[in-house]
Amino acid sequence: MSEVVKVSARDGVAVVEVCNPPVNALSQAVRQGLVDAMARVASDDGIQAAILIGAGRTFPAGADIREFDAPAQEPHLPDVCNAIENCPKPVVACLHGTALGGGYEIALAAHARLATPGTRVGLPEIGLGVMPGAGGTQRLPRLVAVEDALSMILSGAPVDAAKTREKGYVDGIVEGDLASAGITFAKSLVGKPLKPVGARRERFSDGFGYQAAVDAARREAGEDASRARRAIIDCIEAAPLLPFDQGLALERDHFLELRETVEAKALRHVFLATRLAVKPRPDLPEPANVSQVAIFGGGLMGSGITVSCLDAGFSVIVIEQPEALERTRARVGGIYDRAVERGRLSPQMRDERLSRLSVDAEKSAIASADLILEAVPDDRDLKAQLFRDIAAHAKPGAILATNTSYLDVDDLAETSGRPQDFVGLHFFSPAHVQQAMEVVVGRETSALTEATAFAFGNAIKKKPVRSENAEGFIGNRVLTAYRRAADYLLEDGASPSEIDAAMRAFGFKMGPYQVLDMAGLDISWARRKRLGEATAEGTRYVRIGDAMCEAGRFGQKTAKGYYRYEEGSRTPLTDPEATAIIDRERAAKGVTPREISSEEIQRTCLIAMMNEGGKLLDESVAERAGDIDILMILGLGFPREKGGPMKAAELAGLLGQLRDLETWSKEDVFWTPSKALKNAVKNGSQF
Ligand code: 3H9
Repeated sequence: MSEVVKVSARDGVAVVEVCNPPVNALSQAVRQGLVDAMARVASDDGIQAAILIGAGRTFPAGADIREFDAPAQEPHLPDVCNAIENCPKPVVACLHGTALGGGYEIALAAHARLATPGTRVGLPEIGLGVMPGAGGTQRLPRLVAVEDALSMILSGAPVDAAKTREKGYVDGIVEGDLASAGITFAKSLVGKPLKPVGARRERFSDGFGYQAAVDAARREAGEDASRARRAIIDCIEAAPLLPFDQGLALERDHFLELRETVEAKALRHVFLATRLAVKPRPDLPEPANVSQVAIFGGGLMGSGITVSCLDAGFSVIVIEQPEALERTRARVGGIYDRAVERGRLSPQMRDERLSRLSVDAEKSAIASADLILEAVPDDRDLKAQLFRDIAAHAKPGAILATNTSYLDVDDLAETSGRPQDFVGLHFFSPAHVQQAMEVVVGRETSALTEATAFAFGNAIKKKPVRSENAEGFIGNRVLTAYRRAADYLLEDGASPSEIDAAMRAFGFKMGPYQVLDMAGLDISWARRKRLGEATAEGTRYVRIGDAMCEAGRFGQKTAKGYYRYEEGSRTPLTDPEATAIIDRERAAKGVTPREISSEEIQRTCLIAMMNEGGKLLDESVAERAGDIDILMILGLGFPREKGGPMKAAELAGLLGQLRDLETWSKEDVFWTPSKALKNAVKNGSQF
């Protein structure tokens, strides 16, 4: 018998149980096991019916995503669904947990579907750049209204089966034991004529209404709809028009084609890399218990972190200056009020969360906190003094964390006198929204502190990514390389708006100069001065940013930076004064500006990010290329559908351009190729 699909008989009914933890993904072995089980059900005279059920926490949550990069192996999932649907004896799918993607598709192929309360069903394939490939687009519109089928498949969002019961995603909700209820139900179908879902046409009776819904979805998707979106609409449109088997074949063709697209490869990488990144190292101990959190600083960052902690059920105490206490309360309350106004939170939930918040001016109030985090301005001396004070009040073993974005974590750890308890927790702004979080492990950070930091990050629904202590950690290092490459292009002849437009076309929401204008040019100016970049040897230094600051152009806050802004507006407008500064700086260096294509801008910036990521791997600051990708996507706006800078460079074949980098590096050490990149090229262009 299959290890991953177990068949037992109860009262004349076969219990076909998928046992493939953690989520019962439909791997080749599971598919084979299911086909064999269906053959046994069909041929065994002692069996009258069957139930399909998942062991452990869930019904199958989909096809096994890890198999998608290899050629599809038999039996294919559509074969499994057909074996279920064509079984001469009734098959009842018994759902719990999450029946998603291929998992829900095998349930759709069964003769009936039961679910426990709280079960979520859905076809989330679009989030992976593909579409249902095992009958979802053909069977679902035969069971539910076409509007609901379109909405489920195009949004990819799962629904609560019990709360949407009247829509027909499942046939019944089971309060008691699922398997027993399934067996009873399956037996009630024995001897009755079976109507396979593929043979049903009741939902197609109003042909005009059906087509109108499809047309509306197509209009809404628009001209620029992704390939997956267009294919889904085409297949749902075809469901009533084509014979069932031809509809399935059409869907399968689209699915196999989509599976090979760059976007699908990138999104699969993001899915798997995210899960890998957020896992603590396997050799770490169990984390310490954290229930009370203290946060120093109730500014924008501190308030955002506070909200994340309150949302996760922690008690939070914010320490602020006496005059800022009420402002802190108001800021946190304001974030919740807006959530209530937008219908995302009930007033009761807001009140409950705020009831766990206290604000205090006395540092001694942190005495019972399990984790103490500072989010005060990034000033070394200020933070050092603060950690001396914190160490005096914190209980033994409490975690001490800094939210610094660039200060030396080991240096701050030292000042606390408790370096083993010390860790960097670098959040991205706005902290209650952004999922990215760097866990910066210092020289002396203990394994327990690291484990607790990861557990805390996951508990507050962030995606914690491990970084060693190094200038800029991971995210800001790659971001700096990106900006530097953009500056080179700017000095060589591209305008800020050309560079921004190219990077928006690549998929960033904003280009680098829009972001700089928004964040404030003075911040990166201060950083460059601190690092002495202008005098660094062997590296080209672009002075344009400094010149903007010297002219009082700090970005949106002064209504002028790389662009100019009308009063009260954030729309960037081209500014002849900024252009004159750029021209002057180019002339001072004797640069004759040249035309630079959008494609060259995108490629150069991507190579710079990828190579800097490679250097982070060389230095063991980052553990995996995927970690860099996740941080850049979740924290710094890199387009998800491109897979992050490392994956995007790989998929675009840029690793082969090592020679370009070697040539460029002769004039400018910034472009020195990383060892990780050279290895990747040697090992078949893969990080
Ligand atoms: C599909 O079905 C295509 C078909 O239409 C057509 C085929 C022909 N495969 O997320 P978690 C692993 S496309 C492989 O941390 P949670 C995951 O990597 C698929 N592995 O847990 C992790 O592994 P590890 C459509 C998978 O409780 C572990 O399970 N389905 C898969 O936060 C735990 O995952 C989807 O898109 C998979 N399909 O969330 C559903 N799913 O422990 C994708 C999970 O080694 N899955 N893993 O790191 C999810 O949305 C969430 O995992 C789920 C659980 C909600 C199920």
